Amino acid sequence: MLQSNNVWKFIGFWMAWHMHLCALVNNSREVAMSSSITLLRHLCATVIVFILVALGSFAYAFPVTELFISEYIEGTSNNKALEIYNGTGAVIDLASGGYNIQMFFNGQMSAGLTINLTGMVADGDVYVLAQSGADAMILAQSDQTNGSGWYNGDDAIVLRKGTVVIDSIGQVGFDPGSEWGTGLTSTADNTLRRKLTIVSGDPDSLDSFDPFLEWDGFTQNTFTGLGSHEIIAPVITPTPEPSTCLLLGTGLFGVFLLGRSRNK
Ligand SMILES: [Ca+2]
Ligand SMILES: [Ca+2]
Ligand SMILES: [Ca+2]
Repeated sequence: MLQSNNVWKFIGFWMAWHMHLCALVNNSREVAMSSSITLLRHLCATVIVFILVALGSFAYAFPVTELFISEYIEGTSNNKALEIYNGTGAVIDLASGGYNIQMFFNGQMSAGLTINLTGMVADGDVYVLAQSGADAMILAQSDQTNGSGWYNGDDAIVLRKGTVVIDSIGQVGFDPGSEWGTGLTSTADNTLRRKLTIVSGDPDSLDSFDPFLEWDGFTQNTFTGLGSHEIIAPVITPTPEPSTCLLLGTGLFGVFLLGRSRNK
């Protein structure tokens, strides 16, 4: 896949090629190059540039570089589930990647439960980890279940890759009393869904946690969003490297010369 700087470089090369063409046109009588061939070359170069720029734009469709938690269900009894979203553009093997979920109960600094994730999660798909005693609607969406005692609203949750924290809910080592947040957007007796504009996890599990910043809240036992997730990809403006700027400048100068030679 083309990276943004490669696209800019190609545009630079294309413009530099125009400068070369400019020299050809200046000597057109000598080399007897027909105007129809020149036009054809122009058209071919333009089409190639547009195709490559279009291909390069796909690179911006994957702003997600790592898994993150996209949904958190803390319902009645054992209606508990975590949905993990893969927007990285590639399938992820959870076991070989060493991905795991940890739960820190009641303000403790050490994990009370660690669940190693297994299986594959396709690009654009989610992986659902559910408590084994959850509602049938939750279990129908689950990819993995676990029968231990889970969180009940005042417990921090961490998603790790190996030993590296890549996302977190709550604050490890802190007991909020009963929940983080208020109303529907709180960690107890609600469903929390990651806002569509969030494209990466919260890797700092030790700082204060405010669910309103990254989550939308839904009433207790809302299961309808489990099993899929969407994001709104941010617009990323490619920044050309200095060498690319030089190439673009040279190309632009070539185009300028070409225009002058034609106006003679
Ligand atoms: Ca608890
Ligand atoms: Ca945090
Ligand atoms: Ca979801």
